[in-house]
Amino acid sequence: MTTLMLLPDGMRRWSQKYGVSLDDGYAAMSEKLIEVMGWAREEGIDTLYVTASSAANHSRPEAAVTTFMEAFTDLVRRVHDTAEFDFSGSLDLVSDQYLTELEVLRDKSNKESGFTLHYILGMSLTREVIGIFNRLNGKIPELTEEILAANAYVPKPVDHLIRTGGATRMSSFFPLTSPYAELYFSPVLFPDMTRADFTAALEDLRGRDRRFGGYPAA
Ligand code: GPP
Ligand code: MG
Repeated sequence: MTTLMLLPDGMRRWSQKYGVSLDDGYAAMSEKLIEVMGWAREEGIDTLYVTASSAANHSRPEAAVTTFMEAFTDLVRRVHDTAEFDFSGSLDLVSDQYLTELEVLRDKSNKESGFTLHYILGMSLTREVIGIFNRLNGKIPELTEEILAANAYVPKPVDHLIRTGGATRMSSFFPLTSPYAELYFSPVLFPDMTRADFTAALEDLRGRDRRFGGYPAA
């Protein structure tokens, strides 16, 4: 069983390419995410982390923020019967309306499905670390790896990470306690991703020699 983190980038460019509204571009993202969840299940992935936003994304004009929050929330409305849903991140950046709905959907989601969709919202390593310090300062004798992992935005180590949209940077999306996540960068705008693109990414990622800082196996 592996954990996959997906950075679905490129919806604004996809909307321009096909001459549709940003709302329609993000609706296409939701459709594609449903497909990707099916592909991930077929491939034996049990946890799909989706970076729903960086902290900086929440400084976009309000209409643009509503567009991505609505699309991500709508996806969970559609899949919570068939998958477990969870979310974490800089939740102070998320409006109460969406936070409340996501909490309800998380509670109602299917805990027996064997597959988890987990959104990370408002990703930012600095906010994450500052938040952990401020929450725990004075309440624990010292910070340990276990406490750090239990409070990190991304709870389980990420094995494989796919970023679409052509950028070969992590922006704010790095999972704090997954130093050995294998990274794959695809030029495809996310709504255009095909099963063949997904398979090619996984084949590349699975072919890597993961040493976790040690020597190669003899
Ligand atoms: C951005 O597409 C996607 C999100 C807001 C989801 C999380 C962000 C990531 C970068 C994974 P976009 O609006 O940035 O489109 P484009 O890249 O075409 O500008
Ligand atoms: Mg982008």
